[in-house]
Amino acid sequence: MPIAITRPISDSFASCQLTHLARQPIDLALARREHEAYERALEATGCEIHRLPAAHDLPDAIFVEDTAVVLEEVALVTRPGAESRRAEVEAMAAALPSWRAVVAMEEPGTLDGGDVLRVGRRIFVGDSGRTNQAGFEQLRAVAEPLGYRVRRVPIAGCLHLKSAVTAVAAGTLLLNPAWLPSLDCFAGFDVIAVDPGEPHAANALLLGETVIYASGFPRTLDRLQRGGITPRLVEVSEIAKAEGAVTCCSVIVQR
Ligand code: CIR
Repeated sequence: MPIAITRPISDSFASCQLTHLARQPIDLALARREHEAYERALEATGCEIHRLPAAHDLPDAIFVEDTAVVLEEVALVTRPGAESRRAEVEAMAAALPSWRAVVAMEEPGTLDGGDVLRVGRRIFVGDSGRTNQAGFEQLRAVAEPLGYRVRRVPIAGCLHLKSAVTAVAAGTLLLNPAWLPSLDCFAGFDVIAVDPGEPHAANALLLGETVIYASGFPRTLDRLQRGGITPRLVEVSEIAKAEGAVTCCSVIVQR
């Protein structure tokens, strides 16, 4: 049974980092209900939830994905690109040794897990404002000796690589071409493009054969369904106001 590491929504959630979105009021109670339903959806796919302790002074703590990259053999605890988020890694670094040997990213490297898309033995790393070259190289130094191919991918107009592209089935990517200046590195994959009117629709969480997906993207959902993919929908309206989506709220550890 895979572990899904999550973390409760902090009382200070409304003070989250925002890069591409204007700040809007967040209904904290609704956000917490959404997060609970998200955890239930993870459980329904067969995951066991491991909840890190709440960190009410760290507004973005819910977005655990950015604090670790977990491979089959090893886990890299990151150094998040936003300074306000650096202390989030402590709880992740304390939890991961139960399942993996842990390597910690070092200064001057920065990397957000939201920039890391792993598909089999291939790892795509977004060239974003959060992940610098030193961070990319530290991930590469950990993963390439293990047989992974690690490649930097330019992005434009979005926060992380996985805002622009995620896997929705073996060999199939869901992506927003408007946020990916070049699709060359994805040659050989089947591609489903988001509806152009739904730019935030490319983030999906693939667990086994189940896709957890945000409701609110009906036209892209239709494209997925026509491609034979029927996602399990979750409501993340409040979490999206913090520039989060479905992959960001968990770190999956396969056992
Ligand atoms: C941030 O800007 O860091 C948070 N407000 C949102 C992080 C979302 N994380 C992710 O997509 N992996």
